Amino acid sequence: MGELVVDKHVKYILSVEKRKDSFESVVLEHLRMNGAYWGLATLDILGKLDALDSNEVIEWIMKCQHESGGFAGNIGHDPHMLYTLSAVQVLALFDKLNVLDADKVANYISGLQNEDGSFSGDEWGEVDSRFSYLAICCLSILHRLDKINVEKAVNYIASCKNVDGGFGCTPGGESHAGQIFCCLGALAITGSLHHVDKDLLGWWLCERQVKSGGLNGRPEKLPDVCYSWWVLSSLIMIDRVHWINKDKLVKFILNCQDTENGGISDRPEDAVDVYHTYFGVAGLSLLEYPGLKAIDPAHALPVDVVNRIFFQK
Ligand code: GRG
Ligand code: ZN
Repeated sequence: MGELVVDKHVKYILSVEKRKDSFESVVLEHLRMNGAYWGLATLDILGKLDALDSNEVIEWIMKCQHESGGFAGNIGHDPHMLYTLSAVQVLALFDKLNVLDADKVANYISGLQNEDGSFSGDEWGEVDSRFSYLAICCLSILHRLDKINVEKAVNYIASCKNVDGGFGCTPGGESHAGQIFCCLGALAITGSLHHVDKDLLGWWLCERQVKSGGLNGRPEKLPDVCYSWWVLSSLIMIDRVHWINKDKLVKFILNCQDTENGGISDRPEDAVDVYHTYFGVAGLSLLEYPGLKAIDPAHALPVDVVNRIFFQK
């Protein structure tokens, strides 16, 4: 088995940042804020965040903010809760949360909470437990959880719980590992994990490991490196990570590397992208692979960044 080719991955992330007219960049243009978070968080976990000019990034981020307080995926696009969390996460990575008007951002988020405690992703109103996570994680980083009705938000998430112990996007929705991460993250941040049946959910999650060592997101589906994040962070939040074979998962992730040009793909032999590079590296960090910064499973930020936010106000 090969090792993690750290320098190649750093080079790959930096090259994607520069190739603004590439196919991947055009397709992902509206997602750029999210891409910035994936790329920069990866660099930070690898200990190479200083390879980039932070001033340039921060200037661009602030150009994506709307009057409403929310952030868009790129300059001139519409704001959404997803990009708002990504913008706040990237500023947190650079220790630059002070450039924000935290109340303004918090007002945008609290304005998206509905009567039943759920959240819409933007002004168009789609409701999903993902948006509950985005809202709660973002407000937590900004020390503004008091701006929403946390009790109602938690009760809505609990109503998305299924008989298999997992969580769906809305009440009655099928359990999916991505959705489980969102619901557990929100419950962990608000100190509400007592709503979770840890043994039942732990079983469902550890059954996501397939023969190759990789994890899938639902029964009968193919393994994919991104579930090394969604499933593993969930198992850690409920103290059941020892229920999977960590060594086999490390091997699966390392097998998905492009050892020549850098980057990690969803499964061996597929094309690499920034998204799976992040989830592969973050997954290895959760697996305590040597030389990587530890990452907080609920806030999806390096532990030193989270400590800075909560212990050095
Ligand atoms: C800060 C890490 C972080 C996340 C922000 C947006 C968000 C919060 C979480 C998304 C959670 C989610 C629903 C992830 C799933 C993404 C995914 C790979 C969906 C694919 O679903 P299918 O059905 O694929 O296309 P499968 O693997 O089931 O075949
Ligand atoms: Zn994937």
